[in-house]
Amino acid sequence: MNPLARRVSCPYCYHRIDGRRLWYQCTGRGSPGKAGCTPVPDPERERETGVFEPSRPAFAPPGRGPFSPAKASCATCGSETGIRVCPCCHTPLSTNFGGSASPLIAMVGAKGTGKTVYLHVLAHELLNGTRRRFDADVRASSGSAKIDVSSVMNDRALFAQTAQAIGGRRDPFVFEWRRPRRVTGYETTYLSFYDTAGEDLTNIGTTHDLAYLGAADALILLLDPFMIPHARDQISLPDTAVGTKESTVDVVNRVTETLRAAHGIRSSRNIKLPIAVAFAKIDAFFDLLGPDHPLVRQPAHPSAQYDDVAGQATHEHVRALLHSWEADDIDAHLRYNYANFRYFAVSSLGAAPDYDARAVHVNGVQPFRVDEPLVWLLSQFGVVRRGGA
Ligand SMILES: Nc1nc2c(ncn2[C@@H]2O[C@H](COP(=O)(O)OP(=O)(O)OP(=O)(O)O)[C@@H](O)[C@H]2O)c(=O)[nH]1
Ligand SMILES: [Mg+2]
Ligand SMILES: [Zn+2]
Ligand SMILES: [Zn+2]
Repeated sequence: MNPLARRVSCPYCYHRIDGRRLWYQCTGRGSPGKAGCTPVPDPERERETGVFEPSRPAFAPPGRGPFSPAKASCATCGSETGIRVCPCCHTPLSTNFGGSASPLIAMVGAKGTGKTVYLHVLAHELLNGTRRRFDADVRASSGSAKIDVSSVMNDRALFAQTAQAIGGRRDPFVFEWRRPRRVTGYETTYLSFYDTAGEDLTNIGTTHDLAYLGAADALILLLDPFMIPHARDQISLPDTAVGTKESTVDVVNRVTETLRAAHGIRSSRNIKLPIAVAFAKIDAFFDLLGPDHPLVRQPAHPSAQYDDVAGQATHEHVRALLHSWEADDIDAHLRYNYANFRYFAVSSLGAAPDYDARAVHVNGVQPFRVDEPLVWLLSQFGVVRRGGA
């Protein structure tokens, strides 16, 4: 049995729920002599997800057994329903939710690292190139916050600093990834991404707001090479390009401490969550590294599986780069705290923006190896296959 099948995290509210005892939502069809229920405001859903749309009533499964039937009747109007919802936030989930891995992927990084840009460009990739490569049916989930990729992709506009989470909650972006099952039918994997404000990390007092880290199954840790002094000194950057001069190892250490606290992992043990450590803005180093550098080349003809050999090679190249930047303290910290981490070098924009005007390069957004961290994580959860080409 899938180890994730019982306790799973809801992709919308991040609470741990029992995937075998999802609740139901009334269809509103009614039954002979009884009018169907109509949509009403749902305070639970509002509180947990910020969705204010009225919805038909949600109700718990009958009985106390560990499994709940595929269908149940609404006690109010008698209509039979097979719509399954989260017991906590009442957002509809696929009927086989819990049957397949649905990793919650938290994205963290210091202020100005490029998280918001990355998430938007990643969403665009996911719905286009990545979807085609894996022949999956990927769509933005209707129950989730709307992600608008057009401002950065079409209007060349960068984002304002992300505001701190109010009460620790911000709406995640949820995608449904549907693909054929090995034998028959389809399975849906929910991918839930949560954009944090770098500010949340800078101020240790607010890290308890990052409760969602406790629910995360995987992490994309975005690091900013502009924050590494030796790297920054090798390229010419306007002052406006450098968000913070805080030390990267301090940032990573804070993430580690938060993860340990949130997951109850003692400091004598390694953290087992897969963690993709991605260096952003690598476009700024293209000239310095030269066109033949393995981190500057696009991988040729990606197949419909994660190429573990190429991934391992990239990992080692980034590690070498870190050493050349005298930032090997980051590598040591990761090796001594994480059992399963891998490096990536990505560029959401593919070319330097106009940092002062907050505008994308005139040639537009040219995503560079943006989905590699995600594809690796998906391979860790068995959502995509792993191979060595
Ligand atoms: N050269 C280059 N710069 C980038 C790239 N992505 C982001 N940037 C720069 O980094 C700035 C900050 O990006 P955001 O995505 O808003 O950063 P953030 O991590 O969300 O920041 P907070 O919301 O404050 O935590 C952008 O305005 C760009 O100037 C990239 O791929 N290449
Ligand atoms: Mg942001
Ligand atoms: Zn009803
Ligand atoms: Zn929920």
